[in-house]
Amino acid sequence: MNEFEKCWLNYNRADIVPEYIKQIDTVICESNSHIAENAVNEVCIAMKDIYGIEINRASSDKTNGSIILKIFDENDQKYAGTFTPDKEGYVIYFVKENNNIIVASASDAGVLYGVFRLFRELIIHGMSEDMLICENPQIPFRMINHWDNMAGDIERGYSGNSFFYDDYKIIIDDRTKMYARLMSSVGINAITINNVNVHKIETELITDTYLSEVKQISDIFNSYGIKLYLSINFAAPMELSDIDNCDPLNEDVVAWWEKATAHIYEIIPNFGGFLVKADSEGRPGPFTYGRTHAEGANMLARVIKPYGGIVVWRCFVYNCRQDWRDRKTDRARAGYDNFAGLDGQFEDNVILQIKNGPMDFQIREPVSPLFGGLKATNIFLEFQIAQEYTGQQIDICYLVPMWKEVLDFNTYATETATVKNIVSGKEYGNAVCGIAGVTNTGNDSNWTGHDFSAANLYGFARLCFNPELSSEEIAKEWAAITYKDDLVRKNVYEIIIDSRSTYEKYTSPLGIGWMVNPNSHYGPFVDGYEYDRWGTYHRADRNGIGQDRTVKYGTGYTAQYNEPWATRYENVETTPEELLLFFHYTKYDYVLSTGKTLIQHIYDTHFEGVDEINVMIDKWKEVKGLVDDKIYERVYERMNRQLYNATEWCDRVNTYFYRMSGISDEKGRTIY
Ligand code: GCV
Repeated sequence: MNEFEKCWLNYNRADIVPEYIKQIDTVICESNSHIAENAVNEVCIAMKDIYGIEINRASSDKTNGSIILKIFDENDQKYAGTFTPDKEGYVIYFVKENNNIIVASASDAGVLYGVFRLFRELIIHGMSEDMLICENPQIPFRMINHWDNMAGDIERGYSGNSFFYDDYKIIIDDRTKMYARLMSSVGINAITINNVNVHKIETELITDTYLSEVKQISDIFNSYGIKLYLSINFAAPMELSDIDNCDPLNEDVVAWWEKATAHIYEIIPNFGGFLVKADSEGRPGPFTYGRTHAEGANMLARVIKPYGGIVVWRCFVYNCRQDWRDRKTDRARAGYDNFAGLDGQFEDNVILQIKNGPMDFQIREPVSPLFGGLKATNIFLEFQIAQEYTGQQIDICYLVPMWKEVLDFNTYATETATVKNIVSGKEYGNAVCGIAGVTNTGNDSNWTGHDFSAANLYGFARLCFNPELSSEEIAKEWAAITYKDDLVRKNVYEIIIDSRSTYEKYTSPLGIGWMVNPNSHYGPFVDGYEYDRWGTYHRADRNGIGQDRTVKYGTGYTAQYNEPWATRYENVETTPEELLLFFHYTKYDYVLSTGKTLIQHIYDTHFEGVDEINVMIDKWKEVKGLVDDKIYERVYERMNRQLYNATEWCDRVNTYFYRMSGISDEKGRTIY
C-alpha cells in the first residue's frame, strides 16, 4: 500500500485550546448505526488531533460538557428558528449553560456531515456563544465518478494509480476508509468506482467474480453515508453470455439484465445503480440496433426500478470520425441533436448526465445548450475535477470559478432556469438530479498529485452542497483547514485564486480549445488535432482564426440556445469576448473591447500568463520553512514544470500566429 496523507482532514494541532473545548470530555449519541458510530469516531479523532483531548462516549443522562449527536426534535427547533434540517442537513448550536455542543439532523448521515462541519467551523472561525449553523444540501445527488481501470491505471489520472484496483484485483484497506472519510467530510453521497469505458474485465464487476468485494467497498461507503454505483457495459449480455446482441428491445437481453440486476441487489441491497457511456467513442449502444437512447436507458431503468436504483446515462455522444474538410458537421451540436428531441421520454429513474460544455472539458467553453433544451428530464451536470485539458495536476488551475460560471448560467428555458436551479431540482420540482465530478484522485501520497489540486476536489464537493458559496470563500476555507500558518494560507490562496485565468492566458485563446498534444492532452501543439477525426478544429489561416457556428454562415449551433443567447452568440458584437473564437471566425486585426487587435491580445495574454507563473513561484518561495519540507519541495517541483510548460505554450502559440499572420508584436518582444 502506498503511504497516504489526510488532505484536508489532516487536522493541525491548535496552539491554544479554547475554554469551552477544555470543558468537553464526552460525546453522546443514542444511535448505534454504522454511520452514527463513525460520527462518534470523527468527534474523537478531531478532539484529539486538533486539541489533544481524549474524549469518551457517554450515556445520554450526562448533562454537561458533551458534544451531543442526535435526531432533530422540538427542543432543537427552539434554537433553529424556522429552519428544519432534512435527511442530509444539520443544525449545530452551543448551549452555554451546560457547555454542550449539539449536532442534530433528521438522519445519522446528516449528523455525520454536521460533525465534519462543526470542526471545520471551529478550526476556521472558532466558536461564539451564540453559534447557530443551519444547513441543508442544495443538490440531491453529489456524485464522484472514478475513471479507474481494474488493471490499476486511471484514464486521465494524474495522481498515480488506482487505490481501488491493482493488477485486476480489488484493493480494500485503510485507504478505502480514509477515502470514504474524505468524501463524506464534504458531503459526497454517491460514488462510481470504475471507468465509464468498461473493458471486458470491468464488465465482470457485476458478476460473482467481484461482487462480494464490491459489497465490502459498498459497506465502507454506506457507513459514511455514501452509495456505491458501477459503470456498466451496455453490451454486457454479449460479453458475459451467449446472447449475440444487446438490442434493448430484445426479450432475452431484458431477461439477462433482470437476472443480473436481481443478483447484484441480492449481494448489495443498498446498491445505487448504473452509469452508462453508450454509443460514445467506440462504446456499444442502442444506435447499432436502430434504437434511441431513450429506449436503451429505459430498458435498464425498468429493470432496476423495483430495487430503487437509478440509471445515469451520459450524453457525451458525438461523431468521432469526422473529416476535417467538412465544415458543416459540428461536434458542439451533437449532445443537443442526439438528446433534446427525447425530452420527456425517459423513465423517472433515468438521469441524463451532461458535460458542462458542448465539447470536452476545455479551459473555456460555453455552457452546453442541452441544459436549456430539456425540461422534462432528470439531469446531472458533469464536471471534470481531473485536469485533463487544464494542466494535468502539474499546472495549477483552480477550477471553482469556471464551475461557478456554469452553475450561475441562465439557460432561459424559463426566467429562472439557471443550471444550478435545474440540477438542484428547484426549477422543475424533481428530486432525482445533481452534479457528478470526474475525480482527480489516485494513490499518490497526497491523493491529488499536485497538493493544490485538492482545492478542486474540495471545492467541487462544497459547491455541490452549496452552489451559492463563492470561489473566494471556498479557496480560503480549503487553505485554512489544510495549512496552519497564516502566511501560508494567504499565499496559497493568492496563488490559486486566479490560476484558471492564468492557465487560460498561456494556452488556447478565447474559447477555441485544444491545441494540445494528441492523446496525452498536455503541452502545446497548435495543429495537434487540426486534421484529425475528432471534430476539434481552430481553422486558423493567414487572415484569422475561429469556428463559425452561426446560423447565417456556419454550423447553426447558435440556434440550439434559448433567446436571448441564440441572438447574442449569433452576432460577433454581442458574443461574450472570452468565447469569440468558439462562435466566430475572426480576423487578426479585429479590435476587441480593450482596444487591442485579436493578434495583439494573443501575444499579450501569452506573455502575461508566463509572468504570472513567476509571481506564483515567488509567493511559494516566501513560505519555505513554514510548511513541511517534503510538501514545499514537491509543490516547488511542479511549479517549475508549470513554468516550463507555460513558456513552451507561449512561445509556440505566439510563433505560430506570427508566422500565420505576418503581424509583429507591437511591443517588439521575442517571437521565434
Ligand atoms: C473516459 C474524453 C477523454 C476520454 C474520456 C471521455 C469521456 O474524450 O479524453 O478519456 O473517456 O472524454 O468523457 O467519456
